[in-house]
Amino acid sequence: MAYWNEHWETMPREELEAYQSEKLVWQVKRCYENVECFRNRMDELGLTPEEIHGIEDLPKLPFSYKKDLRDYYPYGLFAAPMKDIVRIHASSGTTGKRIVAGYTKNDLEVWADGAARVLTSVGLGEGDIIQVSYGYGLFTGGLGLHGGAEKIGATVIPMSSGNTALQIQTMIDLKATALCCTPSYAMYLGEEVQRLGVQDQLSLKAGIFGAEPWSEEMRRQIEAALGIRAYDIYGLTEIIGPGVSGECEYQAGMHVWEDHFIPEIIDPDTLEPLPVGSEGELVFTTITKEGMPMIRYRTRDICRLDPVPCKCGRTHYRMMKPHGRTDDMLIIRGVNVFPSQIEEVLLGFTMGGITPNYQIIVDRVNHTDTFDINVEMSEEFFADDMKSIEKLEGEITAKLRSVLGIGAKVHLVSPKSIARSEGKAKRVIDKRKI
Ligand code: DLL
Repeated sequence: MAYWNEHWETMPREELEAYQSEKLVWQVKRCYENVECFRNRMDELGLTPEEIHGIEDLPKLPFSYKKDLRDYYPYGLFAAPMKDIVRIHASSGTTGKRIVAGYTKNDLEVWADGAARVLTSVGLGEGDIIQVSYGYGLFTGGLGLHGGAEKIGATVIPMSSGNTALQIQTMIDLKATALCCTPSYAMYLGEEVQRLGVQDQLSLKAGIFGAEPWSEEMRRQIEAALGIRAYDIYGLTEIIGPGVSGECEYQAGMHVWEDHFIPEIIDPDTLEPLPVGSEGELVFTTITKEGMPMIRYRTRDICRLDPVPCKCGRTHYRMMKPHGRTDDMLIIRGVNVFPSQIEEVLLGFTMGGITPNYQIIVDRVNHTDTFDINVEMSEEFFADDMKSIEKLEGEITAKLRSVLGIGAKVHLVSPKSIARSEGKAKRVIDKRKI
């Protein structure tokens, strides 16, 4: 059994929980001193850091939300001075503004360590050649897996995403033994590999796929098409990035690195913590993170924690595949998209000839997400010539791309052609079966 850090990964729970308690007390104190948003929430509850003695007091603490990252944009939630922040990452927020995360040197160490644990637990190490085909840049996928792969002493191919033909050629020529990308891109790559009939030229043995929900059925298909074992990895920008948790060789849930991130499952309606093993919304507290710590951050991901000891010997709880969200965030081709962002862009064009009636249609064709937006034109604009309609479609498409960071097909449709609802408007039709 290979561990990256056996001491921490197999620590008896009693010892682990004592450590969590100690770090939680430390973290709450420094957040209270350095983060205005957190201090205000504690003050509102009449709660002082001295009243937090350990993890048993976790439920007393206030929650934090994605909205906080917007309200305190860009650096208001940082708990370390800017001179100690050595890296910034970002992902989509609920409106046009991105959410920003800051990392100290030590945070980058913790992050790389988390990713290294996942890569080691699926059997990778020195001598492996890891092709990282997650996007590099502000998105945490590329640099996150990159850091972990370097840490374990593997050879890294920093491919980034896109250019499928080149991806496959590179995998073959450079003899990549592992692939990291989104599961939907892995499906597509698998299909192309089959179409080209080059599976026997691949040296791949493992794939580490995450950033979006995927099913056991998808796992089987990817494994067959690429001739590999496919593993799940989870993470989010607000908490650190990929490697908050990941599967081990038993492919039976993702071990959460609880010496850094304390998970809780809450009832999203009553906000009460649920007993371990129940399904609910996942909440994280980062107990070692310095740059942008999060106390009881509501991820909005719905899942279940499994406390049953794993055959691999790791003592950290496993989270089962997240299979839904308690908000309306969509993940399209690995990019987080909020309908509110789209609405905001469309509202900017209502003077220009469209109405606020629209529908977002997401589907999956040939293993790739399709993203269409139908928008009704106003009666006056509808009478216009084809040229101006196409011009407006182009303008809306360009604006959406710059706000969302992903392309959508915009179709201006005739007035009153989108079905009206008697209750809430059904703005999003997600036809994907995951
Ligand atoms: O997606 C980080 C990441 C990169 C994870 C590469 C894994 C691999 P964000 O862009 O902030 O960060 O999106 C985070 O994506 O709250 C989940 O809803 C979803 N998500 C991430 N991993 C998984 C997964 C990255 N394995 C949001 N299964 C999270 C299901 C996932 N959903």
